[in-house]
Amino acid sequence: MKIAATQELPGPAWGELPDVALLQTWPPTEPLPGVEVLVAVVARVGAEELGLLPDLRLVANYGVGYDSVDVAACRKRGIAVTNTPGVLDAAVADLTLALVLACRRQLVAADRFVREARWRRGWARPELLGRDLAGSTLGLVGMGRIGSEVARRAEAFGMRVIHHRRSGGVPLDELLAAVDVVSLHVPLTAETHGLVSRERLALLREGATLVNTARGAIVDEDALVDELVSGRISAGLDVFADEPYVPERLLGLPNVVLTPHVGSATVETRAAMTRALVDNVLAFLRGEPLPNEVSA
Ligand code: 8YV
Repeated sequence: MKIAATQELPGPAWGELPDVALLQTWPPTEPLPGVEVLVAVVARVGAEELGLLPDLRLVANYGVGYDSVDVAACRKRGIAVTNTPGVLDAAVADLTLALVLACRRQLVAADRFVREARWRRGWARPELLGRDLAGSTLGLVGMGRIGSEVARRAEAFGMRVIHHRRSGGVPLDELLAAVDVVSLHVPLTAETHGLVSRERLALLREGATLVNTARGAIVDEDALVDELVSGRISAGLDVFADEPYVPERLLGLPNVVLTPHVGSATVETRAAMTRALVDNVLAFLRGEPLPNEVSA
């Protein structure tokens, strides 16, 4: 059975896969007959790509979010899809809190202030004044594994946590109007695409902060950029609608903290994700049930 990967993965589990062909380009420049397992790392796998892999039977996605894989198209061709849930919740929650703190305490601006030798008096100037986390309200959109981990951390900082989810909680519009910080923790699906629309962004209070460690396209990105350029709100963004493209207008703004999709990027978590992916591939090779098969 032939395994191909868009990239080598970190961690010891990777060595347990037999004979992996590393693809030089994605999508491949010509059809790859004989490839039955594809290890997909930040790779779009749609009907067109599937056409280049006529013998494919498994797409093993490196990550919990599998919006880049057309699961319905895979299913039509009898191709299974797996992901890596449960092992990156803490890492993503940590980054979320890092972005909350960075935005609310002006961490990046303060760092720049020191590096640019602008610290001339005993203590920082008014523009570096932040806002307390303690006593402020955090609204979580999505309360699954990652959202729950964020809630635990935020409560430890003294934040009041409210949440919205498909099956209940506070209605989304009400939540947006009530929070100091809103953080997104839903998968990107047809239902959540553009969920935080221009109209909904306008519900955020002056001085509120939006944090996104989920997927860029959950928010109307143009509308978000407009809000940020106006200076009405701030944001901590780890994800963007069309990565690695980051809207130019964000780059010079003091009220935005930007990171390059590093929510799961720790040594331990990436190794655990590799372990989970390899376990799925090995189960497939043995003809056993797949531990993390996803459905459309
Ligand atoms: C990246 C993620 O996809 O798991 C997810 O859904 O967004 C991240 O973990 C992963 O890091 C791909 O390299």
